[in-house]
Amino acid sequence: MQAISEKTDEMKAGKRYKLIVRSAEEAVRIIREKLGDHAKVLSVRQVGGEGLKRFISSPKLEVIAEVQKPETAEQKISGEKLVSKDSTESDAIGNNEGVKSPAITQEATEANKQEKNISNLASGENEISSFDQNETLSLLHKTGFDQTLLSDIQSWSSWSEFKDLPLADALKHITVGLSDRYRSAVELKTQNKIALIGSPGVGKTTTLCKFLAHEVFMNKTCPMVLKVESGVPNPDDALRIFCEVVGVTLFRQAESVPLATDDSPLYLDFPGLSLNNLDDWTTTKSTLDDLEVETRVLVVNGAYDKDILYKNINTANHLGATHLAITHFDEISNSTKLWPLILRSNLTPLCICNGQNVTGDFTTGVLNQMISRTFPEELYAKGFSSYQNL
Ligand SMILES: Nc1nc2c(ncn2[C@@H]2O[C@H](COP(=O)(O)OP(=O)(O)OP(=O)(O)O)[C@@H](O)[C@H]2O)c(=O)[nH]1
Ligand SMILES: [Mg+2]
Repeated sequence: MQAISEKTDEMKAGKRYKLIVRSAEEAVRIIREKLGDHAKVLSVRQVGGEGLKRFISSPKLEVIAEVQKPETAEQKISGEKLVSKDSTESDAIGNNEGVKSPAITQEATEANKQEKNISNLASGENEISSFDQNETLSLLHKTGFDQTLLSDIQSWSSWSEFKDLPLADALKHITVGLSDRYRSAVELKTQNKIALIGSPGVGKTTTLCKFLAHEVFMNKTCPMVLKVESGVPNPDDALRIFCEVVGVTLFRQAESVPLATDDSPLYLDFPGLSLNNLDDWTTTKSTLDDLEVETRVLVVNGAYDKDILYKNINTANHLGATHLAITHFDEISNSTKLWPLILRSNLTPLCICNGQNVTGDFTTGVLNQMISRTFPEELYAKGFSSYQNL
């Protein structure tokens, strides 16, 4: 890694460069001038600050870019478009592809249908008598695996086939079962008007800023932002300054917003909606309907208690939520409590946020993230090294 000092004609495909810049425009200009049109931005990180608010005092970005061969550049950029989950996820769990069978997939689809039919979500605990009767369950239980998920796994029709297998094989079946159930859900594509909604303080505005950075740097689009008040005050200092830094226009009046397109999507920032005040959710639904916003992303703090998360999803169903964004993933010890929530809700998982860094700590590869945080690391590593020896 090095600062850019060479001329474009000396640049070699595959070489990576680090830049420290003050704005998105500066980054784009320097990359074009020094690395040429085929450079790809690998990561963008906010330097010297932690939260959205601290971004105000330190508007610097560290950009890592790679010079690419002309033919791969186009593919890679289009492959990273928002919600094109396939490439990321299939890469990430490629090791499991060999064990995926049509039978398992079909079973997953059916199980998933049943799970989706549960209209009113409940965390579903207390369904299991004892995990001690089975070695795998007992071990997973001891390492902090979510109880609802353990109960769900026991209800899979394939459970009897793998319950007494050695640990590595049982983990493999659980991984495949979860992945297939995840993949069999109907995936709603995002439209070009995207609203982020949810309870106060869950990370809506931070997530919106992460999407803006992703749009500008990865998708190379020109997003716009509409800040909605809807009767509840929605302070915007940090959002306003972030928009200025990444060169995005922030609107406060819906009438002033130009037509949203795929190249210029509109992100809508809403004030927090309290679960104790359902009127706010109803008002927000009317606002979303009036503005013809189809993509309604429920943002939840993944570190919250399960019952609150289920309550959030149930409430958001009433305002027509379509997608799910999970924040504070960095603060949970494993992802297991989120599996039943993701598999049982009707919402398409859109992204996972892993920290306060508004220009990083974000991924649309939800399945990959969920799988990689499902089993304790040593158990997971042990399981997978033994599959490779099979
Ligand atoms: N650790 C961690 N902190 C986060 C994450 N996402 C957001 N935060 C922090 O959570 C706090 C609240 O974030 P905001 O984006 O302002 O939340 P909000 O939902 O827009 O809040 P309101 O508009 O007041 O309802 C900030 O301090 C963020 O830095 C995350 O994924 N992990
Ligand atoms: Mg906010």
